[in-house]
Amino acid sequence: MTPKHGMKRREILKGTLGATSVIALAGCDNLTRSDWFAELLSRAETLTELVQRAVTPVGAMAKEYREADISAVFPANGNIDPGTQKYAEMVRDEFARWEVTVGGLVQAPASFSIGALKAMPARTQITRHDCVEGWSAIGKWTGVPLGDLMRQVRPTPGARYAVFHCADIDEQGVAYYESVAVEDLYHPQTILAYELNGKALDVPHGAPLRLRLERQLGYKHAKYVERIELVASLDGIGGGKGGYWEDQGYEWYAGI
Ligand SMILES: Nc1nc2c(c(=O)[nH]1)N[C@H]1C(S)=C(S)[C@@H](COP(=O)(O)O)O[C@H]1N2
Ligand SMILES: [Mo]
Repeated sequence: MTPKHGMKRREILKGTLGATSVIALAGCDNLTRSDWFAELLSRAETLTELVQRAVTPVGAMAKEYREADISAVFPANGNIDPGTQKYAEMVRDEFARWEVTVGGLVQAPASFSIGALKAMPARTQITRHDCVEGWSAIGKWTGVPLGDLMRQVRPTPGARYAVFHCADIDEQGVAYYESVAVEDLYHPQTILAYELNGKALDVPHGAPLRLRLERQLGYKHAKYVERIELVASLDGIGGGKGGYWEDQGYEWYAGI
């Protein structure tokens, strides 16, 4: 895979929407009066994020589909098996010993087994996945709302991003990771999914746990999640751009 949609902040600044538009936006009374927009202005990382969040309110839901709309085949993309010995052992005992560890800037760090996650209230949603490589598929996902996990671990006020560390590594030994803004974790459709189309998640689709972040592009939906780290900055993580593909030029805020 080669980056196709990578667009750096500088390129966007030079692009369709000049810096003056942002100033005009920031100066608009209606918008600055609302709290979320003020918050957004202080937090937006890129112009894309700023503009997309401005046109789509923070809590807006991604479209949900009917059972009849579910794609006959949901392609698997990117890494389709972490391939490590440790992971192979986890597959052999059906992920009975898999745990997702939640730490970093949280008041109550914790680890959750698959069983513990399945015992929590679940959410099921039928949504469309869009990959920048040019395909889409509709699938039914079941999992635990990340907001519920966050209410248990309680991020500290300084926590701004959640980094999802995955079990797969590429040929160079670089581990896949992704990150999202803490506020997006509380969106009702942001879930840690353990089922696809009513069946336990299989290895190609990210068993036993993968992120669903329905209002962003496919590469944000980290598969094989084994650790979630709350951080104040993405600087010291991987290449510093917030994700495996972002480090190769993709946009961090992949809103759709
Ligand atoms: N850990 C991990 N997560 C990943 C990837 C990957 O290679 N490794 N690929 C991403 C990309 S580009 C897409 S489109 C989706 C594909 O998910 P799927 O295999 O369930 O279709 O997973 C995303 N999450
Ligand atoms: Mo993708």
